[in-house]
Amino acid sequence: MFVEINFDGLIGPSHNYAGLSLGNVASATNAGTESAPRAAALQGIAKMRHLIGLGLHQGILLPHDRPEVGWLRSLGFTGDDDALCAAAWREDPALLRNAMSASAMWTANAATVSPAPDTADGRCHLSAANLSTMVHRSIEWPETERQLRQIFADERYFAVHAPVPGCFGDEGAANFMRMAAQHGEPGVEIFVYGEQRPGGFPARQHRRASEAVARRHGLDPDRTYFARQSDAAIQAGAFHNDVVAVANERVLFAHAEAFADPAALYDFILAKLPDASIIEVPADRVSLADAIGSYLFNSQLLSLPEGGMALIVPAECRENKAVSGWLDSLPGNSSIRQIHVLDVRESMRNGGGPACLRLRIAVDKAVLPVIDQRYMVDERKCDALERLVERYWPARIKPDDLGMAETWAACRRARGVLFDLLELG
Ligand code: SUG
Repeated sequence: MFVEINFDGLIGPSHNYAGLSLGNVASATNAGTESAPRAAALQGIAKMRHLIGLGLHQGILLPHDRPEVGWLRSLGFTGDDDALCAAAWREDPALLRNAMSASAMWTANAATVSPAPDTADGRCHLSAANLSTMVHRSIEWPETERQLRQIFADERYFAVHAPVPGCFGDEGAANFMRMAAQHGEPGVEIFVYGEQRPGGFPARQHRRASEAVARRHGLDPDRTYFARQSDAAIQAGAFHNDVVAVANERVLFAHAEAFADPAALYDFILAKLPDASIIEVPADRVSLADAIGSYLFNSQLLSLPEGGMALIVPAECRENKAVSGWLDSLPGNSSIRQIHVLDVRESMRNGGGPACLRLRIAVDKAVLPVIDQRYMVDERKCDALERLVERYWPARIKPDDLGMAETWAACRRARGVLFDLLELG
């Protein structure tokens, strides 16, 4: 019996709006405004708690050490940690802003995951993503890979890979969808890549990176598909496929303008999975702008233990008339039985909805005990995390706070007590 674990990124104490992501409308719109790291992390924990309440398995990935002094040091800044951060802030503040990003919270970008039934050696394969298109994200992978190796250390069941070379941008599971009759059945794996248009927003996923991941994971080429994201979606601000499409087991839920050639993709899916259900939302019901403004497709589509699926949508979906109307018109007999509305506004303001905040791992229930339990979360751990966040996470971060020694100290202290709580040393 297979289950899916959602590993959410615990939102880090340095969460801020530095406007670092070109092509991400929310990041650009909110650049320079004040953030609320404590509220952000509490919203994230409330989402985890909600899923646990639905009877689902929940894990976490942990915030990275910020400011990232090792990276600043490699750029030639010297002295003790505070001295080199101060020098970076003075000489090139953009570098320090990048070194302060809490972007590791969006764990859909941490890795691509092929569950055991899809791979040649019958192990679950994970490839850490290089995130090489954006500076602040390109510094995440060493710590991400370290955490993944710790969590999935048992090589009888898991194979953790280093990222593919950074010359080919890879953004992990945000540009990847797996469909199967059930999590434990052999599935089809769909990689979505972008093509760069001169002067346009960056296409962050390179086809060659996806092909490399598929090869390394030992996927059956006959059940693997590389779909091009539509240029219209990228230029409208869908910097990752998971902003315009989401899949779970036999259901694909996508905007009509998500893919360059949707018909070819749907034909492939239906040829391999005749029972697949494709819920395509037409542009005249929900425009790309409404989809991207509300993050309808950045919902978590989850199989419930009692059968049927739930769609976990961000609160913004209920504030958009077209999107809310579409949700209300979903027929009662559709695969999506329940809609849950959650508030992750602090993350949303940086372009990260419910689906961005989690990495999905489907595993056999029997394999659950070999996963490092320090990274698994239940109600009690949610209580403890909440108490810690309330005490140690900064209430607010203004743009200039990023250059202050007090902010750096607060971030280090918060992460330190978190690692103590989880007994991670
Ligand atoms: O990579 N935002 C993230 C949002 C990632 C969302 N993830 C998925 N769609 N899976 C990004 O653009 C903003 C940081 C800033 O502007 O300070 C940021 O990195």
